[in-house]
Amino acid sequence: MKYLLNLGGICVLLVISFTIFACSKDDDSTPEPPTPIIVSFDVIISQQNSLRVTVNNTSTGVNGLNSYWQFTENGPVVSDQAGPEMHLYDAAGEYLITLTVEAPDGDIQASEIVTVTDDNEMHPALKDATDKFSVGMAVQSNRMDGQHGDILVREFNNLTAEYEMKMNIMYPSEGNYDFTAADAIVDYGVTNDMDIHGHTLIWHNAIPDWVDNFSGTDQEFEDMIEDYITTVMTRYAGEVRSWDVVNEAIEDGSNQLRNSVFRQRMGDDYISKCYQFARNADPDALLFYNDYNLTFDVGKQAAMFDIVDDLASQNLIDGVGAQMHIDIFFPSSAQIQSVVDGTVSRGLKMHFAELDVRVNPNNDITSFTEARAIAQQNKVREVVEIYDAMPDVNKFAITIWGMRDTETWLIDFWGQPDWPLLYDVAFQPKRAHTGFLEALED
Ligand code: 9MR
Repeated sequence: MKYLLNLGGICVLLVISFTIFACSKDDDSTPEPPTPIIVSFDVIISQQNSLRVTVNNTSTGVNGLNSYWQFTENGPVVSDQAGPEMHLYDAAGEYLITLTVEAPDGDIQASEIVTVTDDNEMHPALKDATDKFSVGMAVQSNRMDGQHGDILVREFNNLTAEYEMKMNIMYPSEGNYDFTAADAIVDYGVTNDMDIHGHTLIWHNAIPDWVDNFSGTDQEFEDMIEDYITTVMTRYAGEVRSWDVVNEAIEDGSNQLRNSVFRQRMGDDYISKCYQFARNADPDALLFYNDYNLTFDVGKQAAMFDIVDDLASQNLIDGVGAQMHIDIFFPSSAQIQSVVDGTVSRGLKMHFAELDVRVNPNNDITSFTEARAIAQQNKVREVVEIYDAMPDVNKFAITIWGMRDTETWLIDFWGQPDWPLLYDVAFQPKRAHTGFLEALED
């Protein structure tokens, strides 16, 4: 009985103490135990400019506390900002990086020694791996400085504006051109001795509203288009070496011409009219027709070559742009080869345009795995090998559609994660980049 009472007492005590504990958990006024302060950081040495380091503060328990960096021993103090930060050293050497957190009980520090070297020890640049064709990158005018700029200048010798040289941006309202972004991109390319590929004059997916709703006659519409093509191409004559004049004119499924406003207003021969305007505007520019799915969609490829043959019979075309929005599984090398063969047999230049290689087309991964990285490396190598094997006279450029994985259009478009490009979020070249270089090794 005594034991039972005692046991009963223990039970009661247990219940009470649980209740008190539960209350105290729910009571907001009781402060959480403070997170201990741990000062730490990551440092990455850029593989594009080996004098550049990126540091990232990974400390815990430092909310609200002041912190600062020193990139040399007892060197100048740089306050810590949110997110990764870059520092560029003047010369190769060994440097002590210190992160100091001003804690209530005194400063807490973490340090790491880095060795930065000069460029000679870095991987070869893409553009130096071949002198038979240029290597292009899609750019946006606000992604040409800092680490973007380091990579652009070191690795690429051809630029395409990802969206800022399209009609909706350059010609936003009737009679008023806006060349601000286009000029910045073209100036950048010229200054850095790069070719510039103009993309794209006529595309149903990038037209301003006023053109869609054009109030004049069909002849006035055609005159407006001629004026637009002439204005843009003469502005950049001698600087923009090549143009996609018409982009994606073929309807999916039917392989007929899309019923775009251009076709409705200018007729079924609108394409050759636009190429004639372009030829007249800048006779030295190389004129391309650019489209997607040309590798595996046999009907679309045939429709494309019909358009191209018609233009070629009037000496209005110099090359075919096959957009390379592909994935690690598809299309096959034989399918890719087929568009190359058709282009080469016509004596035209081949542009492998808009290259990105999805690694997650079936949405079955949530992070980038080594296996997918290797598959991507292999696919990029295969694509570049096919390109490199064609006769030199048909070569033009391979253009990659964006720099860092996080900057691709594909994530928004498909609404699922992917890592389709050659650099990761920290601007480090991926295996896919190695695959590109491997294809061009002797
Ligand atoms: O990647 C481009 C994206 O940033 C733009 O918002 C979009 C509209 O201008 O165009 C994307 O690029 C397209 C290219 O110009 C033509 N082929 C399909 C590309 C993806 O939509």
